[in-house]
Amino acid sequence: MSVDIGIIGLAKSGRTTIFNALTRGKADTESLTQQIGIAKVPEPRLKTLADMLHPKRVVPAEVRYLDIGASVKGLVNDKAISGQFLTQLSTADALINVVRAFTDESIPHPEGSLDIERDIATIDLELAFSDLALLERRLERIGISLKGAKQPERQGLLQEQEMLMKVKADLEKDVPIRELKLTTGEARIIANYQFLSAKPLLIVVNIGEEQLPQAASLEAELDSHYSRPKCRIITLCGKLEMELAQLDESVAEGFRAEFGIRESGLDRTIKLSYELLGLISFFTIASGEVKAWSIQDGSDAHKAAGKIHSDMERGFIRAEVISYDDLVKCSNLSEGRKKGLLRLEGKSYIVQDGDVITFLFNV
Ligand SMILES: Nc1nc2c(ncn2[C@@H]2O[C@H](COP(=O)(O)OP(=O)(O)O)[C@@H](O)[C@H]2O)c(=O)[nH]1
Ligand SMILES: [Mg+2]
Repeated sequence: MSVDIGIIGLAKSGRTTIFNALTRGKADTESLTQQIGIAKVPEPRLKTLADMLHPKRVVPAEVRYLDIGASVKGLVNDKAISGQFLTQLSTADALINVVRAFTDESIPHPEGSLDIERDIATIDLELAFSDLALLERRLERIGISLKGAKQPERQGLLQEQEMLMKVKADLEKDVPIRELKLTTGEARIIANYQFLSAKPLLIVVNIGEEQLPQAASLEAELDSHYSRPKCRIITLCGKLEMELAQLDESVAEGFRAEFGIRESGLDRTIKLSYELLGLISFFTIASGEVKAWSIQDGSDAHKAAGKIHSDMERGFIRAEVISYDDLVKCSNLSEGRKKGLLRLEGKSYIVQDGDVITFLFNV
């Protein structure tokens, strides 16, 4: 199970270019069909573990990116195509909105001019429209159900109705669902709907190569406007990143240094996506394989076992846990066991970032 991120934005903003940069893909930027690609999550601790333990295989965690191809503008009104794309986006864990900042006379901007703030607002509005349509359908159905409903079903429906009306009023005031302060119970109900404006949003401002010297100051300026709950904004040179993604890492590093880029766009994007989603990493070492896994911060060992295999979750007995730092000090698991640094934990143990876990289970 990987993390799914949907790439959206206006036409010609550079979505496919950025998709290629993130997935080291070669998708045709002229193509309007949807693309799915995989990126390996950069995790330096995985390399340290591999160098130390010499496993047969090293398996990083993965992020799946979806480029839906179609522009998100007007999608909700175009019933014929909206259904398919909205369904795909609704299952994503987070969204990336690619906003055009590069200038190129030969590639006309669909809105006729360059305007970062306008384009961000346009997409926010589209997400809100999509959610409002879904809210209205649900409220209509609740209205019908209420006519024949008896207690205690009635009570539940009324509660849901009240909450959805509140969400609707906020959306109409341009407050996306991701910014609402919800109780755990409310958040659970909302999660069932997979609203688009509830998803963490990373805004990627796609700058041209000639804008690279101003990238940091532009980013700082945008950040002061758009760094809101569950929303972050970064500048990235999509075209250059796409070209660098095709090169050997060491060669790409050299070019990056020349351009004054400190970290690859892929690394930054994934790191921010993980932050937005509240994900942490844990590791497993078994059958000659060292693997990295991603899990929501605050998850217990039982859930972590389920990430790996449903059998492991069902037949969970115990988890043997050592922190990454302790393991590196001991250089292997048996040494860690001898030193008493390997802990036995039960189902409800809260997994910590960097834990190295061996699950004991029966099937
Ligand atoms: N000059 C320039 N062109 C770019 C840049 N990023 C993307 N493009 C070009 O803009 C066009 C549209 O990009 P594409 O990724 O297909 O956009 P999409 O329609 O959002 O998928 C392509 O011809 C890209 O090569 C950039 O940073 N600078
Ligand atoms: Mg495209």
